[in-house]
Amino acid sequence: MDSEQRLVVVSNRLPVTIRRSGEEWRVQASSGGLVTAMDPILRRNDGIWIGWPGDPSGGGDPSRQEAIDRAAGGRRFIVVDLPERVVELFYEGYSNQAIWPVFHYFPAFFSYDPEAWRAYIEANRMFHDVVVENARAGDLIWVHDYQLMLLPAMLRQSLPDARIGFFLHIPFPSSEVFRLLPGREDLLQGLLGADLIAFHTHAHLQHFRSALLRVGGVESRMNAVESAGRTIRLEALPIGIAPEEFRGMLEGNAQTRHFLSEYEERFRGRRIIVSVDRLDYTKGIPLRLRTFRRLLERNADLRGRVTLIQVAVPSREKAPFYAQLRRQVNELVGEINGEYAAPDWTPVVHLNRGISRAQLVALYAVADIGWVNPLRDGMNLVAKEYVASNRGGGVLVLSELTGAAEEMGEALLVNPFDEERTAEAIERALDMPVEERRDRMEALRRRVERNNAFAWSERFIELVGEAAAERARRVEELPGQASPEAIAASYRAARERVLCFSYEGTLAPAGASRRQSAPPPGLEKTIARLAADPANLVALISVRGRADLEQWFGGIPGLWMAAEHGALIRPGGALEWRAAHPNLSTEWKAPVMSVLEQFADRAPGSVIDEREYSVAWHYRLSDPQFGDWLAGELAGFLERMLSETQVSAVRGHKCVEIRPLWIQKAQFVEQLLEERPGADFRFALGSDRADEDVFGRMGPRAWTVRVGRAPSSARFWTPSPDDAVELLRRMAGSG
Ligand code: ADQ
Repeated sequence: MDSEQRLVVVSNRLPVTIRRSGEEWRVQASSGGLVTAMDPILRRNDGIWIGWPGDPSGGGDPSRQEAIDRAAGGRRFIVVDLPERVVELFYEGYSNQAIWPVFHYFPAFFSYDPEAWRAYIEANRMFHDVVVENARAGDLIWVHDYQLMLLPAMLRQSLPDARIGFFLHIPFPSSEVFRLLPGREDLLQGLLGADLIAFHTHAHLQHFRSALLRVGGVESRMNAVESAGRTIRLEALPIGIAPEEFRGMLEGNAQTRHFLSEYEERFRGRRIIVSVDRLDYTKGIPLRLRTFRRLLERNADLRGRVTLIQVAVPSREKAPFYAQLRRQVNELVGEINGEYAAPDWTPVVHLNRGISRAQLVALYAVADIGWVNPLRDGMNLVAKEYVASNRGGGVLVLSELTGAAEEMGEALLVNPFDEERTAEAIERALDMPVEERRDRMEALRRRVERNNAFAWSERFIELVGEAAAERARRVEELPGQASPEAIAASYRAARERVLCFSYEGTLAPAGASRRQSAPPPGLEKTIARLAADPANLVALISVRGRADLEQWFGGIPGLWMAAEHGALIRPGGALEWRAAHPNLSTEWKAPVMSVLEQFADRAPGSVIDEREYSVAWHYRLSDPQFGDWLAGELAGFLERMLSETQVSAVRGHKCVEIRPLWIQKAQFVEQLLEERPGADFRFALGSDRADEDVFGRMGPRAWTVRVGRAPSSARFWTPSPDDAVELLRRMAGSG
């Protein structure tokens, strides 16, 4: 990042927790994956970190900020004070009892309280206020995690030009599970305020896209989605650690070396398995203990020879299920030790607390096996820390339900629910020949070093920058908003005019059926008034067949009409339609129709619209995801089938259209301009890709107006078909 780009990190928790103790403020480093990953990055980038310090008493005491500044040691921490009630409902409530269980596939642990949802909104608003108060132009705002999913859109409203990135540290679940959450649409919309939304893995990203489609009705591309005229980048960016912090301690930290020699002494002749987690039901701790018991049950020779050191730092102790989990873990540890311990051997050493980094690194280094067993985890940094701290002889046993499993294929991957096979994997790890251990560990170590936290954050920052620059460029390219006054004034001043309107999606809604795309009230009269002026040539282009146009607009004298995109034309004043192209063949239609019928059969709710020279398959009412998938299949199939013909299959919005290549709206426009070569007022209205050609043909000085705001070769835009009709009314009224 260059120097004037400041990094603003926003997360629920600051990397320190502060508590009052008598007259003093006690400051303690927070533990957890987010802090581990972001802290070194903030130190490098000279940024600020905005978050809640874990102190429910609220602000108001200047000595508190001083204590925080002292603890920050050169970093800048800005506090968001959340009232106790909000913390309870927002953090313990909606974040940890609704989003956390649902996103980790624990729907049975999910509970919902509408009050908590309101507090979630309120808390996101409070974060918003502090960010807006502290942000400077040019800042790059990096919003973290599931507690702040509404924040990007709130910030986008207040700071439309800000560069905003969002990273989700936990899994994004399948849309089937995601849809359980009340507030789901708002969460999606909240994220769409960012320039970049990133996840640990492609699987999470695909789930997010599927939720956008199935829950939000928003279509996306592989790595981007359009919303409110902006393109939002989507990426999979697996988080890393700062490996040298671990390796360095092993080499040079006196405390680490002290712990290391102590452990080597204490566990001499024994094999060590280490596991380190926050005490959370997603981490699979009871299952690990049961698996370990099974291992001892079936391998008498391992008794006395292998020790499981389990470090579990308590977290979220006020939330339900956590106290229960703690009891369950203590009971299991007690049972296993009660059953198997000997005077000189404790099978499970259970530390129910956080330990220092020095001690952690020594444990990792001494362990023969690092056992990472979550039932679901966004990434899991412990797996990477174990690899970075290992001296080459260890084996990583890793749950395949973690994000880490996707990039750590040299680990022994296990399904933690399958106790038997997991126990077998531990046996295999204990028996693994030393060369194999070294080879596997070396491959893992190289990857952990390469894909480290700095590479991760640099890529994230770079991508936000790129996405924001692209947004700024697109805003410049966007057409200006059409001014009805200016258009009407130019209309009045002209001597001769050509006016050409696309119909579906422009003046009327785009629908599959006749009824859906019937003209809005008053449109026919407005067009008739325009067409009645002898100085005007007025033309309408539709995708529908001639019968519909005839019925809706056939009574307007002088109106030019083009049906089926311009395949059939009725010139102004004529009563007959004629084909735009001689020698038309429609032989292709019969085989295409039989294919379409098969597809329509497979997608309930989809319909075939057969016309004289073209056919379309519409699936607006079908399941969106299945419909999209089927449309891709259909377009691909027809492309192969029609490759030798002059007919092509084109994907449109929720439809696939099959029509001869020679059908071009622009050709029709050409004809209109030839008809009135002296026109000094040219006007075109359109809304889809084919209309871009129309705008181009109209020439650079024409009044070209696109319905809907998006990059376009039109000079102007107007929000909706209603506004487009209003424009026509203004012109008709000023002639
Ligand atoms: P967490 O759920 O907190 O993180 P994890 O990635 O394993 O999970 O990170 C835990 C961190 O806390 C590690 O750095 C570990 O060393 C430390 N830690 C855990 N227990 C400890 C103990 N008893 N003593 C000392 N330190 C301890 C969330 C997501 C993860 C994701 C990270 C980062 O749930 O899936 O990997 O964010 O994105």
